[in-house]
Amino acid sequence: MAADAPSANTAQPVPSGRKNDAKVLLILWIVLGTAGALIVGLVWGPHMPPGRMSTSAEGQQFDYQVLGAIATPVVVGVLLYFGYALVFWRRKPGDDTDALPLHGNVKVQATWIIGTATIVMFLAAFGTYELVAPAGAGGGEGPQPIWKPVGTTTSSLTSWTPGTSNILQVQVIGQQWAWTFRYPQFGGFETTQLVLPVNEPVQFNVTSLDVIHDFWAIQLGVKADANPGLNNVAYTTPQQIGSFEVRCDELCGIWHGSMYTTGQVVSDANFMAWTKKTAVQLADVTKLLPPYALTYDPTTIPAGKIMQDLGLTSAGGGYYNPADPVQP
Ligand SMILES: [Cu+2]
Repeated sequence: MAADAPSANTAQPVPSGRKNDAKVLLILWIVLGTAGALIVGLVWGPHMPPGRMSTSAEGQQFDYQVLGAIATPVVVGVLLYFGYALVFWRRKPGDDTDALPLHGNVKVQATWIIGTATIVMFLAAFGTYELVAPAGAGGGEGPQPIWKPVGTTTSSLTSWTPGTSNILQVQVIGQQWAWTFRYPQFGGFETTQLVLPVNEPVQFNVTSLDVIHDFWAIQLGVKADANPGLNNVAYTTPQQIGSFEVRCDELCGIWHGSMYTTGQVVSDANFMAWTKKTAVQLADVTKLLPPYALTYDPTTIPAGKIMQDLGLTSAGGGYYNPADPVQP
């Protein structure tokens, strides 16, 4: 009978139900992809790292929410297609026929190219905006930052009071294997404690005394390389009182893992009290430090003068040279 004979175009019989596969997959993808995007973006999103402790952290979390919500339907689409193929398109026992030959599909190809190009172009624009608008998004911008926090100035490098546009300067000094922090606007004391006032924009000036380290204040969403001889500027504004972790994120030697400390975000009043107390406590040490600068040359530490000032030697005037067999 003519009606039962296979047509010229399809040498093999088409299994029943296959013509609806695209429709079924599309509906499943829309439902599961939308649900997945909403769950990732709105339910999981607010718990994504690095949290919302600072403006830059909050911005990063928002970026992850958007990226996650966009990526989820893509992942769902791939897994759904994979699962569907495994379940419905697998070879039936006893079926030794070949599958249909493929000759390309303009609709599928065009949809794929336009869809992926649109997503990538959108993310490029979105990522650029998210980097520019929050002044570098907590990343190091080098010695001459292009993007500065709106409404801030560097009107004074020697004093700071809360609530002014004058931005708080905190120098971060990486060294094998510890972080120290210098506060030039409070007499230039140097301490191992990192204390910041809440809701005040901060300018981190990150440098190193030896090898390359990487200052990572995790919950603040701040990450900037600490290079010897270079000032790397990063901005943020802490917006929650509490503690945050600081790590080194650049393998910098055997005790790299111990470059770990805990910073504090406190109220303006507590911050001012802390700076006052610390400046007094460290006064004897501060006057032995090299003058505040954006970078330091560790090969010319006036060790002789420090020793003399400490009453440990009468020689004085010598400069510590690591190549010298005997230190002054
Ligand atoms: Cu390090």
